[in-house]
Amino acid sequence: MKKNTFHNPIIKGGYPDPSICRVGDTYYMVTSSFYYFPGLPVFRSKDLVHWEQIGNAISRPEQLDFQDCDSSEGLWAATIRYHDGTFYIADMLDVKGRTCRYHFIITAKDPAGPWSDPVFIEGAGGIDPSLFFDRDGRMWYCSNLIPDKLEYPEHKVIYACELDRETYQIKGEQHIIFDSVTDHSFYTEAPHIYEIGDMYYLLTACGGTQTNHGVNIYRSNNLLGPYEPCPRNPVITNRHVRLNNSIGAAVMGHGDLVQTQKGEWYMVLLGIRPYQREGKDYHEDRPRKWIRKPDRNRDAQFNLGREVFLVPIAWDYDGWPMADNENGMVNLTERRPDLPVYRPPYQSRVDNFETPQLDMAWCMRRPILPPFYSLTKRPGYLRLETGAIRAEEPGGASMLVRRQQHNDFQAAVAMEFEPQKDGEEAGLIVTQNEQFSYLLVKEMWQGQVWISCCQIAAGIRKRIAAVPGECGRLYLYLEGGEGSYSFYYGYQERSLLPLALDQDGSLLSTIVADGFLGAYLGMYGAGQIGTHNYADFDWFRYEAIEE
Ligand code: 6LW
Repeated sequence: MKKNTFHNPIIKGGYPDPSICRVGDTYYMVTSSFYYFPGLPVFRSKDLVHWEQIGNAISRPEQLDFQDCDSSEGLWAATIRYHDGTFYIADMLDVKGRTCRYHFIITAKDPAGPWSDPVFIEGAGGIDPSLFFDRDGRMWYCSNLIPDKLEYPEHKVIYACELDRETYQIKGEQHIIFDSVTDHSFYTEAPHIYEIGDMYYLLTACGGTQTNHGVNIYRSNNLLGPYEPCPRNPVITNRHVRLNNSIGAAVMGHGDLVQTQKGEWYMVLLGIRPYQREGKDYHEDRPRKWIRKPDRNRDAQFNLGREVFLVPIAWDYDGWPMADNENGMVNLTERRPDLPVYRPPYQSRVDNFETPQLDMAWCMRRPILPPFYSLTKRPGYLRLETGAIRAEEPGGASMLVRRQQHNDFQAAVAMEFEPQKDGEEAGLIVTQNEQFSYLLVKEMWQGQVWISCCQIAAGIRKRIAAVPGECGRLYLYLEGGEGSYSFYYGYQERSLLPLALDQDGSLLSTIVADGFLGAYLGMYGAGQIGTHNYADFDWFRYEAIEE
């Protein structure tokens, strides 16, 4: 029997800034990916609750130049829209310490791909761009800017401009359609315009994406404003409860609205599932670039990044939206849309590396050429060349990682790797970026082979535990618990020998690592310049541990 509720998040792990569109009875969503490649994962659903990834909109290294991207730069908050037989994604690539932003549009006939090469939009600025097609088929581009004259530090304006339908270049004026001094909102970002009934609605994120995030709404008779704020803004947020609350879900912002084919309204938005733990400040002796550490949240961390939540929306008598539930917040259990249940194809917990193409969930840090992995050199195995770049070094280490999607999980890998020279290592990695990781590797160190667990905190590597290693196939296990990671190894599949237990998990919390990412985990290998070695992985397993 069909239940009338579902569980949030609908997409688990670091997939923030969701944008959604509907075509007939099918829903498509895109989320941010920062410097991880392939980028802009695209998902499909028929019931808004069960989603399957069908592609990555940025999947060819030539599509974009990621070389100047730091880890939380790269691809932020895209918008996906469908118009007249074509899918459009508008986004920008953020590089060079957030000082350069390249706005672009990509298109596809099939959202699974291939997506076109980007068309860069001359003169477009700001972040979180969006598209709107009006009734006359005109195409509007909308984004937010920091105004020349700041009335207060978090002051922002939203602009809209028409784009040429052929060239996607700005046609005519850039209109400031909303200025956040109107309601003194903070960090008014992520604009989405909708025409609903005889009004235009402007949905924005507010408060900044960390702890004070929310969704504001405004409306106008004219596309170009002036927009009147909803008196209940923010209409959706969980920001008034501490991060670590009994609802189990916090923050909530950066929304996009969709109406089902049956007429119901839903909003997708980002939210977090924190756990209680005081995070260590690993940056103590280093200046932090982006400081966000509100006291009320000191004891809460989140390693899963910002995840995708879904909430039913009702429109009140005054024509403003609200969460259609009892407490007006976004909860772990919400009312299911009245749509036939959709079961995406079964996703195995194990990747046996038996297909000629890598599963689309695997990512690397920025596109790396030439390829450092192969699924064909030894059929049935993933072969990873041990490149010269180590996990804490910039420039793209040999690794294939996927998002950590549960606080409690177990990951395991079967690896064949014989290090030949000092500095060669391969195994499992759980990481945010070059600055924050744990490694469980087989390595050569001082002429001997070891199984080692290393911590990388604020870029500094420490060997936490090491035991002499043996030749032959090795099994490596990583167990995640709320706020901790435990590392085991074994020479037989079912024997788990403890190496380093209950290591500080807050190391890989978004708050401690201080960026926009959640944790990623997978396979990794490194060597020395001039040495050529490789590790073969027979399988990788990831599974949630149920309570
Ligand atoms: C996103 C923006 C934001 O583009 O975080 O603080 C950015 N706000 O809306 C990255 O997810």
